[in-house]
Amino acid sequence: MVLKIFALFLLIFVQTSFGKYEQYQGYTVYGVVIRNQDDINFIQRLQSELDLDIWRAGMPGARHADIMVGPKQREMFVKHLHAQGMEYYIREGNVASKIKNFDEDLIKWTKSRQNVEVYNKYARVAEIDAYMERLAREYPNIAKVVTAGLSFEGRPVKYLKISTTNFEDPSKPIYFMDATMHAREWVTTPVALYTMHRLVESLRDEDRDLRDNVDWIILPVYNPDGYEYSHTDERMWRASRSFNPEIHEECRGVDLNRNFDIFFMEINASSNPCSSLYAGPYPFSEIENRHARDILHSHLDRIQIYLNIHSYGSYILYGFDNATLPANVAQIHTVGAAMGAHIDGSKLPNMYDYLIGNSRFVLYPASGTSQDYAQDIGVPFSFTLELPDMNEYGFLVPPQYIPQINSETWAGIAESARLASIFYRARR
Ligand code: 0X9
Ligand code: ZN
Repeated sequence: MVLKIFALFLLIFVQTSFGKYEQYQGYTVYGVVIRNQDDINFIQRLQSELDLDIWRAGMPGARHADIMVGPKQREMFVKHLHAQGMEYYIREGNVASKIKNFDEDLIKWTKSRQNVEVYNKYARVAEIDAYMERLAREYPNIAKVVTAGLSFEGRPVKYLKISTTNFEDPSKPIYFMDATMHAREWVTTPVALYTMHRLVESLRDEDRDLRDNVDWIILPVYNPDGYEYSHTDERMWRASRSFNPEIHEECRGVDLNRNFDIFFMEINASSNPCSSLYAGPYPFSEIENRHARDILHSHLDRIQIYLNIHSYGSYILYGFDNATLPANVAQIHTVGAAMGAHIDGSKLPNMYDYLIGNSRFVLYPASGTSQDYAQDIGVPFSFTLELPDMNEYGFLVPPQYIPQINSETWAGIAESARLASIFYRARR
């Protein structure tokens, strides 16, 4: 009997630990050359027809598309590309072994270094929360941790408020940033944590204005359930982890960036609960989005910038997705372009330049995004930031690159905060 139970446990253990990689067996990432708008539209159609996982959309002359294709989709996918006369190549022949190697390298890297700062690695939620608690404890006059509420699975969703005047000075603009709305986009959280580090623990003289004149709200793990799940079970998980058996007996999760109440379900979103682009049953069905909505609305008079951090592709995007532009688009573009230029000025040689512009035209149309929602309710500067993948790693950016991505991105964030402050003063 004991032996039987032991064997059962062993089986479950072997299955889950194998499953982590086995589920990606036969998955390939294709690089596809995008020539024009027709190609973009064609890939969009193919995505919904074959339920493809598009890692990067591509841009004529500037970026190839990266598309993960499963063994069942492959034949049709290639057939369609041939019919369309599109050029493609295999970027990653075996996603399963790529993820396995990434995990193994990560373990080796972690073992070989001690005391890596929380913002220079892929820390788990508990460690991230503990970091924010420590900052608040050690710098009580500047930093406060707030629990927005719980995630679907009951994890506290925490953010840090940074202010030299306890958020009470209405003459200061608020900069609200969030990261890891999409679970697999791990490299985004370090950027949010590094921003805290630079503002609270290691302020440089040249950045004093940013702490004195701006109040900050930094939400480093928007989607803690998805993020933890992407560590433990499914590395390429994107959505939340909500579950409603009345809607679907097995499939979980909603794409949080399709679930806001703006252009809901109009384009590039799915009504299939098993798709990674599932928009959810109705706008704001997801508790994590209701928390972000509450933050936006409770400080709406002062939030000057909202920065929704994703990866990857090196883009700075702004609304709207219905092919209209915000009235202050010239200012928005100015701030976005300055942010991009400052990042480009500090990046490694031979890395892509940032592309800056309206999200629909520069990337692809989407509906129900937080970027459009924030812009629509009146945040003057609402951006999606897509961090770099160092030109080749997709979502699996080796941790060795985190300090570089942190510092170059900080250069852009700092510049955007300065410029937005100028516009904030002009607005009042
Ligand atoms: O598709 C998304 O939600 C974002 N890209 S990602 O690869 N990180 O998933 C882009 C959202 C902003 N784009 C638009 N509003 N169109
Ligand atoms: Zn994303």
